Amino acid sequence: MVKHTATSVVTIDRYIIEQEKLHPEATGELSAILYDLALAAKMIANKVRSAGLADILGATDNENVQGEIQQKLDVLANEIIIKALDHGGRLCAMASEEEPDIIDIPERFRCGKYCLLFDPLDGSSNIDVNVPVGTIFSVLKKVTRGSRGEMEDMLQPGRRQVAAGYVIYGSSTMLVYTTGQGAHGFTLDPSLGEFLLSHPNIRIPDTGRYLSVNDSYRDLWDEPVKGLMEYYRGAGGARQPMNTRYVGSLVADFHRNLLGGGLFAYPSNKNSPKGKLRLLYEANPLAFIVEQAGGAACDGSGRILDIQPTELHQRVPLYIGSKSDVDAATSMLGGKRPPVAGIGAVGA
Ligand code: AHM
Ligand code: MG
Repeated sequence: MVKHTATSVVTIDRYIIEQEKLHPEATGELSAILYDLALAAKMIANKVRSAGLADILGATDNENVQGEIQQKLDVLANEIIIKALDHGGRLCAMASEEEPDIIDIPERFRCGKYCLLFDPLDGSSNIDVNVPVGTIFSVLKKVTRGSRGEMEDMLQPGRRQVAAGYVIYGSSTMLVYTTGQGAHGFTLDPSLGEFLLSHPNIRIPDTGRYLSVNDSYRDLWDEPVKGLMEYYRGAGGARQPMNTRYVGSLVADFHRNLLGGGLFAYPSNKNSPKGKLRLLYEANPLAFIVEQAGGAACDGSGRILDIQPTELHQRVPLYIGSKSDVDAATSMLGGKRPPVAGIGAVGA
């Protein structure tokens, strides 16, 4: 791995090139996809920044495939990513949380060997109140033989991802990505219009102080989930209690825990037996990143990245973050006793 400190000025383009050079067999196609995504992120950041001024806040009249009302910025962000990526000749297909089917590459453009799956604007129900939102993406290599991407190309286990990342549109805009050689964060310098390396080789603490979960579903959780949440809160003195922090915007909750340690949980409940979050657009890419940072992600019974997807918009229960805290979920939801000596710190 090329070593950089946060004090040397390294643009995301330079970083991507340096990472590519570590792979003599690389053709530059994956790097080109990452450049295009960084450009799309800047364009979306621009829209998010001026959202209150430009009459693009609020809902449209449409529902997406999940039956949710689409926000205007959801639609814009979706369009921006498709238009930034459809003509480069590196993708054979795309899939978006906002679109019911695979997005074909238009006939007039060449097809490449990669598939892009993305959630264009996660947490968009928070947009109108100025809460951070994000974009999440996952890149897979095509496995079928024809030139166009097919469902089989999309439905690959997350461990086959070749790249994944997210962008958080917060008090600053940050892009975090991995190609399997660590997770690296870049902050957008608005005066330069460039993403600059600010968080090289992110490492998540092994156990964390924050628990991010929507407690209002408590009565709908199964008993083992209730027991697990009690454990995280320090019941019986099994560990120091975690503090609750829940933004309700996955990227924001995940990002805080990635940098500071903690666990995000969206368990299944009686009304949503598979939870809410989507395997392909949310769980898989964030699981790839967190593992690269030394953390873990499970669905309560096994590793997220080992799940064989069966449908494009599949939902999955998600426990993601600091490794020991995720391991506690796997063990307790698998019917085992809670770990005895957890050392989660009580945060300020
Ligand atoms: P979205 O992709 O439609 O924006 O929904 C996903 C969001 C996540 O960002 C967040 O973690 C979750 O929904 C919050 O759901 P809830 O309000 O049920 O806690
Ligand atoms: Mg989402």
